[in-house]
Amino acid sequence: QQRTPIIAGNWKMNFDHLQAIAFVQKLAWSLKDVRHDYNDVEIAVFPPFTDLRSVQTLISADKLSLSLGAQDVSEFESGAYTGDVSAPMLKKLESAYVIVGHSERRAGYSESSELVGRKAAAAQTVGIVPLICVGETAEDLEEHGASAVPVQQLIKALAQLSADAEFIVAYEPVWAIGSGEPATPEQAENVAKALREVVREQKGDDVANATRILYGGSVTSQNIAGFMKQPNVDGALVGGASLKVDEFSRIAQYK
Ligand code: G2H
Repeated sequence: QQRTPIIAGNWKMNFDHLQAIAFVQKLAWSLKDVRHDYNDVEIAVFPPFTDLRSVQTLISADKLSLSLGAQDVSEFESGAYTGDVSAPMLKKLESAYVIVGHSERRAGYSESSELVGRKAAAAQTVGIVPLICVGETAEDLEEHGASAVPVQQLIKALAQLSADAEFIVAYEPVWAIGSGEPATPEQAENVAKALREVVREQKGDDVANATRILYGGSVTSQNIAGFMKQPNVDGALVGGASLKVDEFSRIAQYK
């Protein structure tokens, strides 16, 4: 099974729309030669909502081979939900992807796996591919081992998805996020493998073999190659290192 690797930059709450334009222009320039040799790697950016329109316009005007995604979405289509953004709104901005269930939202906004699943389902309804994040805290790791919590999170989230539409899974151990202490490639592979089995049990062989599973948590140009060599790791969700053009570009050239 051939799965297109994806290197995804999660900007979190960084860059206003003017900074976003400058960044994407520099990134496109830096990736120009990369794209030539590495056109089998998908590169995606996940800016804050306020930047999406500017980045979308730039991507389409300059025909950049960059994919666009948002960092969150409402489970609802429209209505009295102050501060929220719906999946149809993101679709209009040509967002191909949306992150759901990032640990910063699970922890800071008490998002449950069921809610994460409903958000993923809302995205799929309009043809946006949800990138479902799962991961264990340091305490979970100590108490239950690495895969128990992410497996349970994924089971609950996938139960909310009806159709066989595409989704991506990102394994992000909470203890590795922004800590400078990534998981080892072997740890990432073990959990990714367990997560693929969850997909297999719930969605069957074809979906399991086609679903991309990413690793995230302190990914840099120094450690990316080790993760990408793992048979069940199909890409990376990059936070801090995606905010530096040269570093993100080096990560995209991991081979
Ligand atoms: C995890 C990751 C990106 P960082 O949140 O999703 O961030 O690479 O900064 O650890």
